[in-house]
Amino acid sequence: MVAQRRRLLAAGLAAVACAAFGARALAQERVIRVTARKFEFVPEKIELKKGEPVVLEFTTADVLMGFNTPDFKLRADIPPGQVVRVHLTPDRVGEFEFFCDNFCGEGHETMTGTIRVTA
Ligand SMILES: [Cu+2]
Repeated sequence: MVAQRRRLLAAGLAAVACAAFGARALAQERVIRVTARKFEFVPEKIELKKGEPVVLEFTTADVLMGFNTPDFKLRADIPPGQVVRVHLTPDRVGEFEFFCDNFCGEGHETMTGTIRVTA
């Protein structure tokens, strides 16, 4: 009887977990593809809405790049041959800088962009 109750409880918890994950997967995240290459991000201006969840999908056209946006405390390595996904739901309106933080050659310092968040 106790064992049966435990099994039911475990099944119930599993169902709740599945529902939670399912809901998360179904949440509509707008996908924004960004290509990093010597020495720019394309696009270099990313337009977002406050509270709208997005996925930034990064690829590099040549060498290892980085993505760093200190205002949102997000960073990622962008290795050649991979798609790197960064989830972001901006909680503020404004203009925020992002930049490459893996040295990729002469011109690396100019590899910046702007995330513009509107209400
Ligand atoms: Cu760089």
